[in-house]
Amino acid sequence: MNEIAKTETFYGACPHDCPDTCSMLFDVKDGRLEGVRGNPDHPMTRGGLCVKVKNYEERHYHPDRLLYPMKRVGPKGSKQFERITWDEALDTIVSRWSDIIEKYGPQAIAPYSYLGHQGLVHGLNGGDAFFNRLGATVMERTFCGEGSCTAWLLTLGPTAGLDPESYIHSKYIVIWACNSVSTNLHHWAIVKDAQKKGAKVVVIDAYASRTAKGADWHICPKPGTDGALAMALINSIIEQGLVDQDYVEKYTLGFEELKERASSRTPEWAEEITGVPAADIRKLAYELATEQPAAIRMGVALERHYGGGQTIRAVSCIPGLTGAWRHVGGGVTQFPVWEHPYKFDVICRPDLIPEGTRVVSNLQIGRALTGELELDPPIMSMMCWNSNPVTQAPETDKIVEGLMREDLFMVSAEHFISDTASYADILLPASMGAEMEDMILSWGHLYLTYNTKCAESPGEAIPNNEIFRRLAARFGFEEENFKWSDGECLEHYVDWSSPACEGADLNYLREHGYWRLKVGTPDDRAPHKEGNFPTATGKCMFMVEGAKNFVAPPFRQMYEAFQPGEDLDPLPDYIGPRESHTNDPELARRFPLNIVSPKSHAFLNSCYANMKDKQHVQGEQFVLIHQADAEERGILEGDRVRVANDRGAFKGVARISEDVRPGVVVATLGYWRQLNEGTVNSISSPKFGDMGHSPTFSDNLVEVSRAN
Ligand SMILES: Nc1nc2c(c(=O)[nH]1)N[C@H]1C(S)=C(S)[C@@H](COP(=O)(O)OP(=O)(O)OC[C@H]3O[C@@H](n4cnc5c(=O)[nH]c(N)nc54)[C@H](O)[C@@H]3O)O[C@H]1N2
Ligand SMILES: Nc1nc2c(c(=O)[nH]1)N[C@H]1C(S)=C(S)[C@@H](COP(=O)(O)OP(=O)(O)OC[C@H]3O[C@@H](n4cnc5c(=O)[nH]c(N)nc54)[C@H](O)[C@@H]3O)O[C@H]1N2
Ligand code: SF4
Ligand SMILES: [Mo]
Repeated sequence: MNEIAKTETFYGACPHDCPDTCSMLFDVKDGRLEGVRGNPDHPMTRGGLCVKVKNYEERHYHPDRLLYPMKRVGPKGSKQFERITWDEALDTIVSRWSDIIEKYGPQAIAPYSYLGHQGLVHGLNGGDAFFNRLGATVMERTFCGEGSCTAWLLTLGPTAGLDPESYIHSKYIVIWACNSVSTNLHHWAIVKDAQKKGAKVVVIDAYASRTAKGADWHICPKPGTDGALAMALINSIIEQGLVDQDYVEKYTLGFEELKERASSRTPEWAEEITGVPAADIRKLAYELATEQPAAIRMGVALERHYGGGQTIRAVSCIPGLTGAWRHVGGGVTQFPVWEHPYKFDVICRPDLIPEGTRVVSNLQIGRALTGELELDPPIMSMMCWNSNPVTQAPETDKIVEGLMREDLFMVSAEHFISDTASYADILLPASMGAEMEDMILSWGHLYLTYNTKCAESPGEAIPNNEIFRRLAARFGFEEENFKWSDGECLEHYVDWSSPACEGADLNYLREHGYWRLKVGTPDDRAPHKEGNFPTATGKCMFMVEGAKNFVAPPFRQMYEAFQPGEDLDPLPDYIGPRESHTNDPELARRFPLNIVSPKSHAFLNSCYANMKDKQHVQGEQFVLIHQADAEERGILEGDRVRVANDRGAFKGVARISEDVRPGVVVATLGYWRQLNEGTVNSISSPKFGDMGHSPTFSDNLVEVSRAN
């Protein structure tokens, strides 16, 4: 080890909730992070980081960083805090929680976390195990991908599917509801390379996103109607005689039933619903079946409407029909995470949940806090870490109303005084990326990625897991997992004896930074060439008899894993959006515009939206609106507009654009409420989609008007 004042380089991993999970190099001098780089050796990172993280050191030492434990000294939400010691902070928490437990029982305490840090140790663990042991309410985390997971598992089982790196071998690439340029940049680079080699790139998106603009063909269905498009593709593939009969017979189940179901879902029928010309649907069906290897990359956004789960089932059937799975570079990609050997039962300890503990959805936290959900006992305390529901969860106004409750004891562990942390009674400063050891989960590639603790935490910040270790000690929890060091956690959290890890252990990761799982290489991997789907039948399930809804692991605890919910349709089909002119004409009369609220290019959810340089790249909150809709409302380019429905309102600047179709507006996510007037989630519905309690962020009607 070299002494001070010499720059040393360590392996890092981007901890953000991003499919790329970049392998990084941290340059550290004197315990301080001096700079970051993408690891040039990593086959997906390829030496580059995105605009968000390229100067990650500036986030570490940002002047607004939360450095000390604090207590609230002004009214709730006033952001008046005073520094206290860790002892005072933890003693206060233990004493307030003990009182609440005595009076109301432990379920009156609610944890609220997500993947603000995506590490196995500081993201997924700690909190869950601790709160399960405490007997707190279980907070179901179905922000992202849960409808998609349910649909995927029903159809194909827990397979990583098509390797994102194999797209270099694809001849035809469909990116469906994914804005890769902003949200999956390192996959986009591979897609671009394939395009240079002659592959055709098709983007199916509700507006002309950056990615759609880089495609050879942009198909633009109305938001939430993708299920109709997918069913019509199935119809047309069958009608045009393009089914790989041999593949279907050997490796799929339910073809006749699917054929029957799809028979009336013609391209003309879908044109009516989606606005995509029938001729285009036929052409897409033809090309998808004949230009092999054909790849489909489904974005998380595909699930964000009422029928999202059914849509993803339908899309997941397509490569089974065409036989695309036969080829390296053919098939469909959802989350490659399914073949990562993580031990979620050890990480989250669902076995510690007392029987009969209630489950509340993180999408309905506003209703839970305000009492609209009628919980007994009511939620009397919430602890939030790794998440910022006031910008990110639906019904923001209700969340704020709930957080303003004088009788609610609110704890936030954070890097910054976020919109949610603003309402805390106790603030706890959390360590950041380079300041803690971890392995970062990736849901977007097939590598394990290691992060070295190489910089000192500024002030008195400590890692999330240390916060829970200290709380567990104060509560006298004896389970050994509460005593493991971060390194010991990693030893326990990964199934190092699994075939995918053959040749690797934690030391290997420490020395090399990343490890490609042994599940074939991008150049030879065709996992379902001969079926081998990890479903109950080993087949691709076009039809699932007795299908039931469920909330799937691994992005949350396994408490409810595979426990059956309500009956589902045995076959995929189109379910229209809940808030639409067809389904709810009365609502549509008052709120005629369909809003889509995707990710911002320069923010990572709400992270970075407080940083000047990112604000500069991203620009102010905008609302894309078509000329026809703008004219009808007397809105001019650059006008300040108010976007509203019965749930709330936010403001932004009108951008009149051909990138959106009439009837659709787009406003990206992440802008802080404390820096703007409202957020896009002021108007979002807390209702679930059809599967996995998924969100319905793309299923909201609004009206837009001039604000001044
Ligand atoms: N309208 C609309 N809403 C959406 C979506 C959408 O597309 N449209 N997308 C949804 C999706 S996909 C997701 S994943 C969710 C994301 O929702 P959230 O996970 O709530 O997203 P963030 O805003 O990034 O919040 C993460 C917070 O954790 C903090 N944090 C980061 N690292 C650490 C750490 O190590 N320790 C602690 N204690 N805190 C840390 C950050 O400072 C930040 O405030 O939002 C959902 N909301
Ligand atoms: N820059 C940046 N990158 C991110 C994030 C971020 O906040 N910023 N967040 C990370 C997270 S948590 C996630 S989950 C991923 C998400 O990554 P993506 O799935 O790419 O998420 P979005 O950008 O929300 O949506 C992608 C596209 O889907 C479109 N879309 C929305 N609804 C529909 C629909 O009903 N039909 C169709 N066809 N298209 C629709 C949107 O217009 C958008 O262009 O990104 C990750 N990466
Ligand atoms: S946010 Fe995504 S693309 Fe950017 S550095 Fe992190 S993992 Fe890579
Ligand atoms: Mo997400």
